[in-house]
Amino acid sequence: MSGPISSAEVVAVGIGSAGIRIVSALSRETTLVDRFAYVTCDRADLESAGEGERLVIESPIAQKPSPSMVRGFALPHHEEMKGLLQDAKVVFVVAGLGRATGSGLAPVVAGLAREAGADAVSIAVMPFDFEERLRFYSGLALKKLRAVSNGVVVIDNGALFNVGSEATLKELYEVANKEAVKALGSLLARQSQDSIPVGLNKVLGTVAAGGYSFLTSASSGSIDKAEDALSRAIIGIGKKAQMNDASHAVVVLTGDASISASETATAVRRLGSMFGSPSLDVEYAVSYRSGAGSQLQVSVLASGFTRTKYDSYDPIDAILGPRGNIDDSLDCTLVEGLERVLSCE
Ligand SMILES: Nc1nc2c(ncn2[C@@H]2O[C@H](COP(=O)(O)OP(=O)(O)O)[C@@H](O)[C@H]2O)c(=O)[nH]1
Ligand SMILES: [Mg+2]
Repeated sequence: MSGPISSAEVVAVGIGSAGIRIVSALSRETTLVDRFAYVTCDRADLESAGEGERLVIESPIAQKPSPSMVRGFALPHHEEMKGLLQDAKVVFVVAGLGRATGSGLAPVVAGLAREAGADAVSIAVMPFDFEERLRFYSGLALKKLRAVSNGVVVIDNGALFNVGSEATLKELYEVANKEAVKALGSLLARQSQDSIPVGLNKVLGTVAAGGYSFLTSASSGSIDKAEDALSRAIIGIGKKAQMNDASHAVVVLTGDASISASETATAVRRLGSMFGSPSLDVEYAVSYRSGAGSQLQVSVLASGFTRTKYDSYDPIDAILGPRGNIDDSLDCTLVEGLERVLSCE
């Protein structure tokens, strides 16, 4: 990772349905992101897309493609993808994993960003627990992303499933996206008169510290706001990883001007013990937002998780070990009869 980024071109690329919805919502916030782009195989994903460049990779078959088939369809589009990343110093690649588009293309875009000399931070939305069918590809894609990115931030949809089982999938997505964008927005906030932002270098330093990172958030209006919100933000991490693997964390507190210095200090001091990781390296930022009422919102980006529940999503890997992976490289499947059309360079 390079030194301080001054006039950085920060680009966020949304890939597939989830990635495009999240990046579109992010494009409506004021953040450090300079440019936005959207890549998908499904034109319908672009209907609600925010400002930014768009790239549609048409599927030449009627059948549902696999992630490696999508990589095959995308081969003739690598130059266009590079164009979306032009002059970028930092690229955030956002995708939901488990289906074809995000799983197939997020590692490709992150890899192209690295090749072009940018830092690539991948933000992976992992499937809901009820989406068992999606586990295998999401596990594979997560590993591929880790191999090609400077850092991978995991947002787990499973953490939201207690939202109310009556909710429709669309409602669940809306809640999930709102949470994700709140957390990403506070992490990537611009300097303003009423905030002490985290800064891009701290974010990059945290996600590149090793292992996976988790991005979570919670809010509280109780007397013990900071402690309450913090413990609720990180409790879900324990179900996905070994809490005490945490090595670095960034905490962002958002609320009205009544956030006190002591509240902040308490939160930061308690975080190491909450993770059971006394040497946890914690950075924090505060963002004052009028109209926040008495609610304190806490976003936590914690990194260093080398073992996660996603390791077991790929059963072949679990049996053969990392070297036995059947789909370890960024292979592309070329559909029969299309080889001539999809010429590989
Ligand atoms: N948080 C969130 N997850 C989503 C959204 N849309 C789809 N997902 C999840 O993302 C994963 C991949 O789905 P999708 O984005 O449709 O796949 P793709 O379009 O082929 O990349 C699945 O686990 C979906 O449940 C969304 O808007 N928000
Ligand atoms: Mg989709």
